[in-house]
Amino acid sequence: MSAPAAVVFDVDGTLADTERDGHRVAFNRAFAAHGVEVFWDIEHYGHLLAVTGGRRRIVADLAAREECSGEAADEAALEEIAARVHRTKTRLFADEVRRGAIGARPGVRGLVADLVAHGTRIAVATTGTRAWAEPLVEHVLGVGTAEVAVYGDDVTRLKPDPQAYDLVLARLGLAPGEVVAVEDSAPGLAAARAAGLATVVVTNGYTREQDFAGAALLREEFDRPAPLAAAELGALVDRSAASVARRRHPGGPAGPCSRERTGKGVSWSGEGAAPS
Ligand code: XBP
Ligand code: MG
Repeated sequence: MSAPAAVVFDVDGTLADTERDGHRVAFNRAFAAHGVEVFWDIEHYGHLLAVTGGRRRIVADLAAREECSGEAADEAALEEIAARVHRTKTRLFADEVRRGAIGARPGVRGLVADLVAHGTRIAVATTGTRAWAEPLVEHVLGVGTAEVAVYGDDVTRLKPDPQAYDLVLARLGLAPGEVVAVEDSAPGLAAARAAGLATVVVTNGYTREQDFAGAALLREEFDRPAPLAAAELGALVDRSAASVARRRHPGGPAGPCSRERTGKGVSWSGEGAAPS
């Protein structure tokens, strides 16, 4: 059983549990710093995560609040406020990362060490901003471990669009069938699948109830019940190569099925977005 040629890791929620006690707190501090009377509680932020990209998330929430209060949203004004708040949030969160406040999810470092020992190349594809994501990737994986890293600043379309994954594959010079993605969320899974990658989903508190139909493997933790290892990811690549072969030669022997699960998707619809 071979290891994959490369594994591409998402950052937020995957390499580290960043959202609830990291990004959310930084967004709230930034709102306060700019005199914007908005506070994102834990539950509401969970809904907002359906909007990827912090600046877009702010615009979406502010627009929904204006709509709820019966005002017509001034899009240009909202974009400007969101850009200012997001710049502050990025600085605050980057400071947190640099002081080592955000650690790796349990089992991530062991998996990466096993992959590296098997000659698998490591890459990163995130919708997050480079200013904080790069130091976090270096802190979690070690400087130089990720051979290729694509950040939100490097693409014009964020996840669930596959652009970040397409760019990673181009920079690695590999075909999708040789590579496995590791994600934590439904938008991340959609992005990786649209780029043609077999995708492992390791859920967290915010994403556990999302719909992960189409995931090659679904787990709640990296390290439990048994540590996720390179061989298991290699088997997924072997499987996806076999399923490509089956599509080309229908009627051949049936291979192993992907584990699929359906559940309640988290979709942001402005609910709970009434002015606080
Ligand atoms: C992560 C995001 C990001 C972070 C916040 O999604 O959508 O917006 O929540 O980071 P994924 P920024 O894990 O699917 O890449 O504020 O830098 O956008
Ligand atoms: Mg994520």
